[in-house]
Amino acid sequence: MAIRTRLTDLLGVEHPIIQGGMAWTATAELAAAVSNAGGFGIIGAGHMPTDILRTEIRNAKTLTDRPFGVNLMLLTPHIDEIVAMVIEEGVHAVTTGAGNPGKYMASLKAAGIKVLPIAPSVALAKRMESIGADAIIGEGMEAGGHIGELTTMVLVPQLVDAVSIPVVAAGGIADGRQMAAAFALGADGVQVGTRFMCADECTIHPAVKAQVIKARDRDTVVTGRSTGHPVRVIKNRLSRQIEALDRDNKSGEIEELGSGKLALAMRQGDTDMGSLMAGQVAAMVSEIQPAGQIVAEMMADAEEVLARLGSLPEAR
Ligand code: TUI
Repeated sequence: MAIRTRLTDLLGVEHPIIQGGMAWTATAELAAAVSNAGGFGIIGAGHMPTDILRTEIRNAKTLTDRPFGVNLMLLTPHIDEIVAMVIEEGVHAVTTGAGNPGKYMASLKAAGIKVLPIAPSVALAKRMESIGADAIIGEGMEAGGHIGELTTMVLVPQLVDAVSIPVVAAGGIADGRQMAAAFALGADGVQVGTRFMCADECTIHPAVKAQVIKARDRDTVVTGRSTGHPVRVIKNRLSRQIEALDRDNKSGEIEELGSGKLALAMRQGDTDMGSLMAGQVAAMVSEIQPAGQIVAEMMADAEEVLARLGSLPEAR
């Protein structure tokens, strides 16, 4: 059985699972593996230089014939150039994070690229719908990395009530039960980040995968609230140093200390002083598996739960 929703129709995929476009983490290999498994893979642009991202996109095209996308991290200073390049290369869809993508909506849409903004609030979601967004990704503060204030459980049903376009639930989703719960909230699909960090095809340093697997229920913390850009990470020496600066509202020093630390963790494997961005569901990730197995297991488990509860989304 398959779960067909407005999201699978929109993206042209088999399964309503989007892989989160995590900076320094979601490379062409991971995105292609997820797309090849019938989900929707995403390359995370983060602060990547434009030419390197272009190479990643081209690389992904050699690894899969299926649709995939790019996450545009809107805080990056060269974002205008990134958007122009993504339009030139052509991808099926972009997701956007850490800001308002309004400025780029018309040109992306004119190029035939679907736009799925990540919205941490109802107000932003409505604004995005009014300017032509194809779907909204509602990301709760259970998620890893840069987060909003609301939980997925509270944000998603409000988004479903507020907009007519499909809503994708993100933050706190790593298994089939959580996926079924997202459908119960009215979502048309889910975005999964942290669990895909532990995919075989994810090229982050093995030491970071080990930290995700080791993490228990209360092992993540939100740091950097004083900077206006709160970030959820697995606790380590760096997070404790940032917490101390947060208490003193030393936001400038936090920005300085945090600079380059995501790459330090993900690429170089420094789990002590690197930024271990990961969601609360790190506690539920217990093994390294092929991306295809993650997709298949989530789908089978979600279908089982939904069948038990008596409501598959296609029957709505
Ligand atoms: O973007 C993410 N997660 C990220 S981005 C990232 S790189 C980074 N590193 C350090 C500091 C900041 C970024 C790591 N993780 N998730 C999607 C997301 N978007 N979460 C929250 C938002 C968001 C916040 C405000 C989206 C829109 C927004 O709009 C504000 C406005 O202008 O209305």
